Amino acid sequence: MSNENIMEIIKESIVKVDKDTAAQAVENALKEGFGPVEIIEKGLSPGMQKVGDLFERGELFLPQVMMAANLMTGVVNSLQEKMPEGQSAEKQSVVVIGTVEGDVHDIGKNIVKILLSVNGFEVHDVGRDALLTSFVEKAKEVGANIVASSALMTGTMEGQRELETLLRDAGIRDRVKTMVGGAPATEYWAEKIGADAYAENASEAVSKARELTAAK
Ligand code: B12
Repeated sequence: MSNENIMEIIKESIVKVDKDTAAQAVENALKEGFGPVEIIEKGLSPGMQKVGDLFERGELFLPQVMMAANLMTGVVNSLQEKMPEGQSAEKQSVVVIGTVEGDVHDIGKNIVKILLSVNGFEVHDVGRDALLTSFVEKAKEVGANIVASSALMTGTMEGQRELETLLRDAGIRDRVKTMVGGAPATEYWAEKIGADAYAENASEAVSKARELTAAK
């Protein structure tokens, strides 16, 4: 089985919500030497992307999207155990993460959380559809270095901007760095709202988080 093929099988197993094939293909990929992060980024995530495209074209319906999302979550959780713990150099870096108010999409946020955790960050998750005030409260409570917010809808990304204001109003904006992500977010959006960083995917989120804390 070629390398591209195995990622394609994983991708299609998500689209078809085929649990057995997903489990088997992931096991094969691990045996072939693929890392868990690579499997997430090159197999599972493109699968979810395709699910989104089919949903948009009206070829898949919400219950199927939900089932695909549940399958992806299960596979990501099983891969988490297989991730090597990174260097503990930034153990003192504390991250508060969540999906903003009004938005229940949390698969991407959870992947970012897992990757930050295995790379030595102390991560506090305020969950999904999380009140913007809960990011602020949690950041104060745990003495966060980074506040990271996820938004998957054009209508909810405004919450990322509002969070900047709330952190300023709470008097802690100069003590924390902010990072935004989620499909509609961009580098330009981050700049526009005054966030400190944007990352396109979970591995990039780890490098950006490292840069942010090194710059502190
Ligand atoms: C799965 C899914 C769902 C699932 C969510 C399950 C869950 N637990 O998350 C369910 C079925 C519940 C769902 C519901 C809805 N959904 Co939906 N959903 C999707 C779908 C298909 C995939 C999202 C996903 O999980 N992608 C895979 C992950 C791995 O990617 P990701 O989230 O982008 O995350 C990566 C990066 O963005 C980044 N990242 C993510 N977060 C963060 C945070 C930080 C700080 C950083 C640095 C990086 C980062 O790293 C991640 C890993 O690489 C998208 C389509 C799409 N193309 O995005 C639609 C989509 C987001 N949904 C959409 C809609 C409209 C809805 C509903 C309103 C549908 C409805 N009619 O009810 C509801 C929303 C309810 C609500 N209030 O939130 C629209 C949004 C349109 C828009 N632009 O506003 C989309 C784009 C589909 C579409 N094309 O119409 N959905």
